[in-house]
Amino acid sequence: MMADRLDVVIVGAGFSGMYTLLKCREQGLKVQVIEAGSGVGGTWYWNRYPGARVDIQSLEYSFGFDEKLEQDWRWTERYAPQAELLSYANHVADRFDLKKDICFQTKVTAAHWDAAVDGWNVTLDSGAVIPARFVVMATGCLSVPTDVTFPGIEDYKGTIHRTSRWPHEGVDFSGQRVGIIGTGSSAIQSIPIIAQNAAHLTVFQRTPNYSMPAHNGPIPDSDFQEWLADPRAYRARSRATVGGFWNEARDEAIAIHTAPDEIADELERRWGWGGFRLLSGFADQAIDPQANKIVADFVAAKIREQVKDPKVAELLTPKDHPFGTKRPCVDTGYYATYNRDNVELIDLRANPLEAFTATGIKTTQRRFDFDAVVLATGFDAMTGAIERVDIRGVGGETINEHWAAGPETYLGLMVAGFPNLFLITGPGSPSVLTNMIHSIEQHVEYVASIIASLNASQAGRIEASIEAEQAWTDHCDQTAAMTLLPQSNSWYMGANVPGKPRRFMAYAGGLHTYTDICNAVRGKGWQGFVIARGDQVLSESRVFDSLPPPPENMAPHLMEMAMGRVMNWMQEHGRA
Ligand code: NA7
Repeated sequence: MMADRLDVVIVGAGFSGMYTLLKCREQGLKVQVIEAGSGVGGTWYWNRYPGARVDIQSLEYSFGFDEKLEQDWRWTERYAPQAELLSYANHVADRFDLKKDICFQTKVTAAHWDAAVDGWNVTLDSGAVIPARFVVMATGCLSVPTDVTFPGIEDYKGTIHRTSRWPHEGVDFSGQRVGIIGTGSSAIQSIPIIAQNAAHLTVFQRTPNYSMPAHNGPIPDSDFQEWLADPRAYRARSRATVGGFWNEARDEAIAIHTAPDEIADELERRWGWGGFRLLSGFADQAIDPQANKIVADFVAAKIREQVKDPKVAELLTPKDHPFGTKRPCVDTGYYATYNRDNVELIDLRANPLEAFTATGIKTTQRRFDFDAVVLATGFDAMTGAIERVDIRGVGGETINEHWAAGPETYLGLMVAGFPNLFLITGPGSPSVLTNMIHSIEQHVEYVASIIASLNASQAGRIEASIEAEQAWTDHCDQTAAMTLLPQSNSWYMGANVPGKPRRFMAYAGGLHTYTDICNAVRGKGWQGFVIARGDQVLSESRVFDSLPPPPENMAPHLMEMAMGRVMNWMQEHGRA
């Protein structure tokens, strides 16, 4: 069944899909959002596990595009819990009357490019096909759980819950013996709450993660007053940072040149403030392994301080990756939870999980009986939701074929050979390294400006050139190579999904730099893009050369270290 032609189909009704809908409406476009869930909110719709909350302060992790919306909403905590974030998503949807253009409980299964009409045919799981000029993949970076399974799992008679698909009615574990597999952010947030609720909790850990205390609570009055005095300045300050949130980065402070007492004071201050501030105390900690170790050792000491049993503290201390190179976690009482009598930590490296049984889990050394098991085993990040749609571009090439060696995009926004298909916070954009809401606003406003510009010139399509895509992908790879980020087996690298190509998937140059680059690309008449209508090319600028200048104020020894790694990368990839 073929529906009427639309201007835009948006896939996903999380924050990015909702804002894209709003921006498209402003231009009078005919637009429809397709959403698999029965409500808006994306991440905050699905991830309802106990303890789920945002890791960026809510004053910053919220839309800034509408001052009235901003002024009318009051966050109750520094780091809003999932339920409040979902209420906020619904508040935004209702305020702008978005739901009438969202088709819920429906999945997009395919999108095929039709060169004859400069548009896409979008197929839904109902079998309906919607022709549309543009498709916007607002599908989120962490929306598809990995396919992790375990031998014998089908024989298990107890209940299995995934943190990423938590029952809407909640789960009562009282009186139950519960096992949880995984110690990523979802587990680290949920373990303290499940431990309080269950009779007994067994945590199966394969790899420990670094976690920093949230020190959550009411928003400090000083913060709120600062925000209230000038919300525009508050937002502008966040957007002008690497991560899209204010983190007191000290670009001139070099840990290896700082006295130990001074380092300890600075790290203690940041630990006391809470959240991600520990990531940006020293300019060298993300580049120089020696500096990174200073911060890692500080966190290890904090773990030992919080966990009474030294053997358990040792097991909880990461040893296989530099601090900050796997997504660090922000917790409320995680480490202290291991002091409870009803909590046990099992090290899967020493005691591997063999199989599920009818009554629980069997490792090489022990058998465990559980009433319920929680899988907090992660996501097929960044590419999973895009690759699960059968997307075919020019000449029928699939996006999976195009990304066989890892995702390649131009600015994280478009893929060569896939005209009029936009990715919001796609691979190659700063996305998961940033405050997602500020990244989303930047991307959506940028995509809206592309569409407006095409319409103004009566163009039919825009496509990233393969040259620009290659140049941008190289720039992303090289930027990551400057840092320690590619040195861990993280989901940033695709390392958590067997067979997934290894590539650092986010742009590590910072949201501020990325925004400047996007603006330069636009200023040069959409550099790196081919704009056309039918057979007629209207403008063509295949080369991308809007690279950022070398970082200012970077200590010479760090620049040398970073550039040495880039040279190695270039030699390994035949680009030298
Ligand atoms: P993560 O951070 O990917 O964590 C998944 C966890 O599950 C991690 O500890 C994994 O250990 C563990 N895991 C995965 N597969 C297995 C198997 N087969 N056996 C044992 N343990 C396993 O996902 P989260 O949902 O916690 O967080 C995702 C992001 O959401 C987070 O980073 C924030 O951005 C928000 P591993 O490390 O692979 O050894």
